[in-house]
Amino acid sequence: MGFVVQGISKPPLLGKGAVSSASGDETDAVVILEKIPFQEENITELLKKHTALHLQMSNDIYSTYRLLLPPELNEIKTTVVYPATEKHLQKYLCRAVYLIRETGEDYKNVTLPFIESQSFSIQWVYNILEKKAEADRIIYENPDPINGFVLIPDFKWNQKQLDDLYLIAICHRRGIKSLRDLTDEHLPLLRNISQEGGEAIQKRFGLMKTQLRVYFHYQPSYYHLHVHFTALSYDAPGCSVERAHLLSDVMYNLELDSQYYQKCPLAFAVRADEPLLKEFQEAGKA
Ligand code: DD3
Repeated sequence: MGFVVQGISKPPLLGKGAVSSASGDETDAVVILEKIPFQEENITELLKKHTALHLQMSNDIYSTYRLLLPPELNEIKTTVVYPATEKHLQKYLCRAVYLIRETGEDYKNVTLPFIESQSFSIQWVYNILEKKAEADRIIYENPDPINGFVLIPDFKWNQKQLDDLYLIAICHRRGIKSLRDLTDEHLPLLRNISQEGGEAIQKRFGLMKTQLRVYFHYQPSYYHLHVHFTALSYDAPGCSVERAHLLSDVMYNLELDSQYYQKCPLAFAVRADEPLLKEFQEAGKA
């Protein structure tokens, strides 16, 4: 959780450990407060040493409480950015998100022209496909230019533990922007990603296909078709219902109807500061 503290002339935290800054004038700060994870060895202490316990509700075998802890067990991790730059402020000010329901027509009239007007660079994707970057990190490759792909750890994952396993399969074929472009013509590619990607992860990391969440994002963060592989036990960012589309469901829908993803409405969330929201508002669709 982040807060913006605006127009202050002193660091936002006073007392011991207060951060000092070079600039003297009134500036803004960002203060990020996070509850730190429980440590298992502290749990019994926590339940014994509470300063107050208020029953909130009780129903059958279930009850909820407000458990108040002594200060030493109630630590809050606090990160301060002071003085904060405009970029820091934007990131923490625009927290409002809105859900857009994009029909097939909306995609053609609003989203596609917007995507085409932007010059999102996906050079990093081409660098991976052409072995100009991260070549030593590739886990598996099917080199077929139409139905092949590269499987590589997403850089959000440090590969040190399987708990937050995160890989991406990037297809070799260029010009497939997202889920919206898929037809039954792409089924052989999707089947390869599903089968060979799953096998490669089992072989290298020991996780079975049934322990993986394999999905597309819509909207994706880059418009070159790719598939996310994350550990099922990991609540990965972007795996929520308004963004993730399981590869197995996508393949089935394409088998039912080749034009499924050109027709179906797709919902996605946009932050208040995202230009795509403005496009939808101007088209009277949000
Ligand atoms: C990206 C989505 C993209 C900023 C940030 C992330 N995995 C990547 C470059 C190389 C990579 C990724 C774009 C960009 Cl923080 C702008 O992600 C990447 N390499 N997700 C890997 N392996």
